[in-house]
Amino acid sequence: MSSSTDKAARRQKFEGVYKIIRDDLVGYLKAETMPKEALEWYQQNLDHNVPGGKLNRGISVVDTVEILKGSSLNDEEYHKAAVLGWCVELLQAYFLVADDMMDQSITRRGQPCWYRVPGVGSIAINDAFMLEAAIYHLLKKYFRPEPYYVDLIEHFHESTFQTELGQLIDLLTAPEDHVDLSKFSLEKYHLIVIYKTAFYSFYLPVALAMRMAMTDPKAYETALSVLIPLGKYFQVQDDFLDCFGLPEHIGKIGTDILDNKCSWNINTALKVATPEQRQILDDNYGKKDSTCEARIKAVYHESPISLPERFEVYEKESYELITGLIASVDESTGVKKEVFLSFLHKVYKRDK
Ligand code: GPP
Ligand code: MG
Ligand code: MG
Ligand code: MG
Repeated sequence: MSSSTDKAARRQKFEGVYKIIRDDLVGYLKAETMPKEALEWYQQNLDHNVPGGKLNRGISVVDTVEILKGSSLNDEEYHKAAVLGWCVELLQAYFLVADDMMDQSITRRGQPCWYRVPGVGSIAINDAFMLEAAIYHLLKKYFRPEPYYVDLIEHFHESTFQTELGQLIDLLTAPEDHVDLSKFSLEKYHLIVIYKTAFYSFYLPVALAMRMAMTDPKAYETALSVLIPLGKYFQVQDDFLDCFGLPEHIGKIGTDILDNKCSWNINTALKVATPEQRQILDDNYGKKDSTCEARIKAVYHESPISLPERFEVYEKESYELITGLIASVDESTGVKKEVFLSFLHKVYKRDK
């Protein structure tokens, strides 16, 4: 099988488990004698927000369990790994529903953001909570007897809190009513992205898989040392695509310039802008106005800012840094280089 057919087949198999967990969750509401209207609402919440993404985080749990085991998984092992994968996708859905409200985004995965679907509005806040609650319901249903059950719960709780800290500093550095670009820096950026993205998107899927495969405690430190830089690279890509990706391709309309976000783009531009370019950035960044946004984008293309070229260099350097970190991984703890290479290759040079 070619690797792209293989990838599609793995995705399809993983998607098959979604129907099971969705029926588990909706079945729970039914057992609690909730009205039909509530069952239908929850199912729509799940279907709209959980399965339609790239699924890299969820599939990485399955791939990692398989790599650590060193052979293909039996049906029971596959099902457990896939449930954990879907729990990560539920966490992601929970964050995205809430993030889109906070960022006032318009579309996500090529469809309207959930809070913008007619009739949803601020019910989306409760819907986000119900996506999160689903994680712990499923963990209890499928993992309660396992010796590592509490570890799984702790990983979810810790990653959630870390992500919320990251979201807090993301929002605090982007006040709507006060633009002050001198407050931004690549150091602040580093902290924001590690917390808001890297822990839950990269460390969490691998840590969960390691719990299933019973790996040495030292391996978790090793995993962090590779996956945090990988997560940072991933968020830089997200920021770059927010401005330079095509909405029809990335499935969302970028809002970072309008939202006054401390993104990789603006921080990189600020470091090299001429005084004239800096003035344009100061006058137009963070304004809820598409003409101002277009002026910022034009300056991003101008020399010496030239963000597309700078991004290409950053991407190459990140790849070298991360492959270097992977090369020095000590496999004696039971973790394997292949876990990290597999994750890196899912995101390297992504264009959506
Ligand atoms: C990505 O930020 C980070 C998140 C989606 C985490 C949100 C955390 C919460 C606690 C709600 P982003 O706003 O750049 O993502 P996107 O570009 O996908 O909107
Ligand atoms: Mg957002
Ligand atoms: Mg955000
Ligand atoms: Mg973004």
